[in-house]
Amino acid sequence: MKQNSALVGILMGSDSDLPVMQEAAKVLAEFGVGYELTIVSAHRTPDRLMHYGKNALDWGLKVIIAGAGGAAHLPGMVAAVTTLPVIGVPIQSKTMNGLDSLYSIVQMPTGVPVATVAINSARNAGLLALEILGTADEKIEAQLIKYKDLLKQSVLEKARELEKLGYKKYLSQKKT
Ligand code: RP5
Repeated sequence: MKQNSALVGILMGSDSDLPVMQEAAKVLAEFGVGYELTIVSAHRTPDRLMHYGKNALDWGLKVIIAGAGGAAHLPGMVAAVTTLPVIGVPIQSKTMNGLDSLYSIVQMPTGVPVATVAINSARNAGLLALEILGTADEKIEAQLIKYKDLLKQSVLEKARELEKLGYKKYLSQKKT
């Protein structure tokens, strides 16, 4: 499964998770970091899950991002068989709005952590993966510093505009 330059493995339980999980891939691509992306279902392909989890370290992956919805066992079961950091993305479900996914992923037993982001927050999962990689990679670290500065500038710009225009004009300009 491993593609040569991939540092991050992005997994999802189903192709129905892809519209959300693509955001993790996008942010990694923005930073020029190699990733691989595939479907591994904890319940429908348990052997594939074990194979992936047990070999990910040897393949050279550094972080795994796993998104799943409903009875979302994928991130936790991958974490059970690897020492790599696993970031879980709870996918918003139709019946319970993603609370089922969130609780399934976040409530891990002591000794088997999964760093869980907010429901559908695959971009944050990608950014957290970058921050983990950035601790050992100055280039990524420098990119992250620049990224955070851009975030800050965009908020300051909005604050200046809001203070200048007042809220009514600001909102009406936003609509157009
Ligand atoms: C989970 O079940 C997947 O992660 C997905 O979020 C959910 C529904 O899967 P599909 O029935 O759409 O394939 O395993």
